[in-house]
Amino acid sequence: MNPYLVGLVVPFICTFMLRKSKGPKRRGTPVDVGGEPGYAIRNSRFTSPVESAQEGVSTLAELFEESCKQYSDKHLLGSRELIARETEKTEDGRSFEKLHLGAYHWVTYGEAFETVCSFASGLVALGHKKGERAAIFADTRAEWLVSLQACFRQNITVVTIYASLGEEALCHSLNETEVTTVICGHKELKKLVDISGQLDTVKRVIYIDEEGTVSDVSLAERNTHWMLSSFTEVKKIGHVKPTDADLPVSADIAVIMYTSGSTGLPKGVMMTHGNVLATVAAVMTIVPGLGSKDVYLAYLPSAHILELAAEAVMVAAGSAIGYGSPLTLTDTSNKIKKGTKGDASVLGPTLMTAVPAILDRVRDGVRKKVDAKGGLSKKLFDVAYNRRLSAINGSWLGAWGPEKILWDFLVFRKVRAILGGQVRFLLSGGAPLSGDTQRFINICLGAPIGQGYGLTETCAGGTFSEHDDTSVGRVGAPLPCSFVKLINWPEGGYLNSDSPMPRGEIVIGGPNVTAGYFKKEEKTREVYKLDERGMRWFYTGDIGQFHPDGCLEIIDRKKDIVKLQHGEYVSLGKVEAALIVSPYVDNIMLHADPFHNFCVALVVPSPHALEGWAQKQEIPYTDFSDLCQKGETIKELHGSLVKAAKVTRLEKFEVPSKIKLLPEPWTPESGLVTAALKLKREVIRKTFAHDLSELYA
Ligand SMILES: *[C@@H]1O[C@H](CO)[C@@H](O)[C@H](O)[C@H]1NC(C)=O
Ligand SMILES: *[C@@H]1O[C@H](CO)[C@@H](O)[C@H](O)[C@H]1NC(C)=O
Ligand SMILES: *[C@@H]1O[C@H](CO)[C@@H](O)[C@H](O)[C@H]1NC(C)=O
Ligand SMILES: CC(=O)N[C@H]1CO[C@H](CO)[C@@H](O)[C@@H]1O
Repeated sequence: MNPYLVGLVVPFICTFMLRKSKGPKRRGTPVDVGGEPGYAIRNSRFTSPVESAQEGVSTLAELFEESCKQYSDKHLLGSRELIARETEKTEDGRSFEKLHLGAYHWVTYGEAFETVCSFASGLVALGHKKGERAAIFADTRAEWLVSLQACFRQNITVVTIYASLGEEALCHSLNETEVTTVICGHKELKKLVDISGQLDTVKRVIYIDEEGTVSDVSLAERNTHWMLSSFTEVKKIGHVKPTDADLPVSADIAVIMYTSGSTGLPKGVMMTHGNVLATVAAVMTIVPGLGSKDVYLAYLPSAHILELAAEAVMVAAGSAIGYGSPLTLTDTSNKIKKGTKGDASVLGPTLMTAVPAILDRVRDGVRKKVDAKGGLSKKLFDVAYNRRLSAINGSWLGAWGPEKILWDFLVFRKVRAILGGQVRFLLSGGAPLSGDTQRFINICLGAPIGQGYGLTETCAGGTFSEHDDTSVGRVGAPLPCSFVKLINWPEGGYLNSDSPMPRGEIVIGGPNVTAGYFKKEEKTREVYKLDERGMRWFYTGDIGQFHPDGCLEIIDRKKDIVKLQHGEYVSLGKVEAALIVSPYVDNIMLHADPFHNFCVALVVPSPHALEGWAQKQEIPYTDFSDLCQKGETIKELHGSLVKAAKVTRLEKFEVPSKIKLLPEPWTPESGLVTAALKLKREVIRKTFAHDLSELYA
């Protein structure tokens, strides 16, 4: 079939099914609130903040119990059977572990509730006392949710720790919260043994039993004084010795969540049951038609508020949760044995959460495949893509109705199959999603992406783009549990009176705003404020603007704006984004301070581009590090920065006067950038303090 012919004929049919396009829908409405004056917006559909997902439910423990009663024979927890663990060798002799995984095995709500009760009783039987805290330190899996709910039933505050956190941060979080019981996976058990000498308060460790645990457990037995029990043992002990529940109330702290900040040691954010419930209730209003038919694929770290809240939402709705991992997600994922199926294909989820990095990978994968095929199938893809794009743009020439079904069948069905073919809603958060990826995924999956903006400190509450909002680059209107306010920041040049849109620092208020940082009252007072009407507000330090329909766009970050000696303000992020366009630059950090009237920059050059230039110019050098030191190299690179600055019309004082070239790339492993590749300014500044002072000399 000629794709062009289809493209020409079908629109005529579709013209008859035209939907009249309405003006932009109002999603956020200005509202009068207390606290510092500013421009405040609430969700248009709700006049007062929502607080709970179900009537009469005020804690996560009650929510779980209610759901387990209501959906008792529905599936709740699904885990894949491990058929075999194999090692594959690549051509250059490196070996990789590959997993052969089978079908999902399910546990119903009713069964899960019994397990939770047994485990909770087991904790008490092992000697965990009232008022002591427990930590969960494991990958995302069914046992995580069971442990969490078991702790809640005994009013035990759970400390969550990123499984990828470094040793120092791990020690710090366990020390600071005086954790006595740690529940961990077997990989994590090894890490704990390594630092056991520094953990004074830990008394018992419960490891999730799986294949390969034996050697790690005997290692722990030899090297520590901990009481070691397996997850199964604790369940058994509790089953024969049941204890009454000791349920918390709404204002009790449910979770202390340690987040890896870009500076210093991680801070523990204290979340009450009420906080998390408010977010859960709000997100439930945003996913259309959520219910017990839905299947959710859980694979992001449970220690991340986005995942924790999403799983709580699924429990509230009676949906099934199937567990997977980022390395086994699709048929072509790294750890999946060739010829076997990834988590998404086997599960066929209807709902997923994702972070932008994963969606970018899906997009690149699809693009590569389409380009590699070339010929007619690439043409077909392009035609289909553009027709869907104009439909989304609201043009009557777009692919609506029957034409949409046709393109779905011819082209997008295959793309959809990557994530199992059933996904109807994707929730993205954690970092801003690029407009390009958002459009691509939107079109290829035919499923809306809800993009959220929120922080651990606001319990992931903040804003959320609604499913029928097809714009990109914005983060939506406030969640029904939040008020979002922009306050003037005259020093940075962002005001409510700005035209065409009000701008300012983003401040989030509502029942979702957390209780503060654990044992850091000063820091808490700095960024959390209670207003005269009793509402808590969190000062995000992000700069935003409100579109006329009440949707928020993030435009800058306050902390990254520095005042120079003569009073000019430099927005580090903005300037870096402008300069990184230079083909020579792989990474760049601008530095400015109030003691000088000019900026300097640390630049990681692109070896490929720079060596290419050096060869053309016939510049002799021994290695890349040597090339980076040469005067002419620095001059060439600086010239390219000035050029890039001209294109985006940077001010003269914003362009670095001097630069230092650093030959080593900045990676998450080196600790200089976060896992999301954001600069850790303080760490970089400390690491290269000597180079910076030389630049100012
Ligand atoms: C729950 O535990 C906390 C901390 O130990 C305690 O302050 C609170 O009173 C407990 N709540 C109930 C309802 O017993
Ligand atoms: C944790 O506490 C122990 C003993 O109080 C101490 O030796 C250790 O250095 C502490 N570790 C951290 C990271 O604070
Ligand atoms: C859709 O709209 C965007 C912005 O409004 C525009 O840049 C793009 O070219 C449009 N695409 C099509 C296919 O009409
Ligand atoms: C737990 C918590 O912070 N609750 C507060 C939520 O917000 C309302 C006002 O909207 C307060 O009254 C609660 O105390």
